[in-house]
Amino acid sequence: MQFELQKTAENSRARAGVITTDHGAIETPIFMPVGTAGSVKGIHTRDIKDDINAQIILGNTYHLYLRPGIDIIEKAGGLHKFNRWDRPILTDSGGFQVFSLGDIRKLSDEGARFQSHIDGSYHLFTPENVMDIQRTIGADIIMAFDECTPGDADYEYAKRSLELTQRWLERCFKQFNSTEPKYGYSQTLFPIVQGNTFTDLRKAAVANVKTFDADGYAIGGLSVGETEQEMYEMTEVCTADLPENKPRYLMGVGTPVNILEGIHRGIDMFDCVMPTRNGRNGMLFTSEGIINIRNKKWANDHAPIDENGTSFVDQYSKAYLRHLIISNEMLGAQIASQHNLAFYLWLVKTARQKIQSGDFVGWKNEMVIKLKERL
Ligand code: PRF
Repeated sequence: MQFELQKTAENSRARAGVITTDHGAIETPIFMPVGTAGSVKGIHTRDIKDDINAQIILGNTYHLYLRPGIDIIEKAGGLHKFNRWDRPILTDSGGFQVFSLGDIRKLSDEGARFQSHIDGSYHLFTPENVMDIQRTIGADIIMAFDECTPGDADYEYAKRSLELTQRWLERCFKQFNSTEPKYGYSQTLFPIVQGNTFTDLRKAAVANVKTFDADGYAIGGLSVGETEQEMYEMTEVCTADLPENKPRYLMGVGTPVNILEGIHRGIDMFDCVMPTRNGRNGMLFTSEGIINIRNKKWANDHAPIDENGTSFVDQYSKAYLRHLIISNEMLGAQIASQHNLAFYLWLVKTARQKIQSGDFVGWKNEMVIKLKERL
C-alpha cells in the first residue's frame, strides 16, 4: 500500500491524498461505509460503487468469524469474492466489538475471552489469531487488536489498558510479519493509538506506534462517551505527532460535523454506522441540515428528499419516504441509508476539492453551521 500526500490546506491540517492498494485507489479524505457482516446493510455493492461512489468498505472480524465462520469465507476465496465487492476492504479487529459485549467478555494478557452474542458459545481472540482471521477474510487493511476504554475511564485504567494494547501490538506485528497474504494481493496492518482523553498517554501511544513502520495509523478510543471538545483535542494531540506522509484513520467517527472537524485536524479516513443506522430510523443528513422524516410536517411534502443530492434515491419525495419508514417498509430503510451514504461521500469529496482549491476552512465553517440545522 502506498500513500501520496498531494496537498495540505492553509490555516488547517486538512490534507488531500491518494492511497493505492491492489484493489484500486482511495482518494482521501474518505468515508468508509460499514459492512459489519459483509454487507452494507440494505445496499447492493453495485449501488455502493456506482451510485454512492464509495472507494473502500469495512468488515468486522468479530461478526464474520462468528457467522458465517472463517472457513466459509476462505472457501469462497475471501470476502471480496463472497460479497462481490472488488474495491478495497478494511476489517476492524474485533477489539472494539468484543469490548462492547460488557459482562460476557474477560481480558487478560493472552487476549479476550468472550461469549458469542448469537448462541452464547465461548471464544478466545488473541493478537495472533485475530491477525490470521483478518488475513483469511482477505482485508486489504488489517487493524491491530486493541482495547478501547470507555470515555469515562480513569487515568490508572487508561494507562494499564494502553500498556496492554502496546504489548498486543508487538504480537500483532510479529504474527502479521511472519505470515503471508492468502489470495495473491498485498495486505497491510494499521496500529491503533489508544490513551483515552489523557494527553500524556496519547503522546506516549503515538510515539509507540511510530516505532512500527506501518503504512497508516489509526486513532481509537474516541467517540465513546467523552465530550466532543475532548475528542477534538485528543485528535489534535495525535495528528500533531503522527507521520505526515502516512494516512490517519479516526475510528468510528461520526456525524457530518465531526468528520469536517476531523479533516480540519488532519484525519484522512473515517467510518461510522451513523448514516445507515440513523437512516433506518428516519434521520436524513443533507447539506441544508438534518431531517427527521417521521415528522408529520413531511406527510404531504412531495418535493425530492434532497434537491442537491447525488444519489438517484434523492428523487423520491419526502412524503413517499415518510410513508415507507412509518409503515416499516424495507425500501424505506434502503432509500434512507443510500441517501445518507451518498451524502457522506459527497461531503468528503467536496472537502477534498476545497482542500485542493485552497478554500477548505471557509467552506468548512459555513457547512458546520448548516449541518447542525434541524429542518
Ligand atoms: N478500536 C477498534 N475499533 C474501533 C474503535 C477502537 O477504539 C472505535 C472507537 N471509536 C471504533 N471502532 N479496534
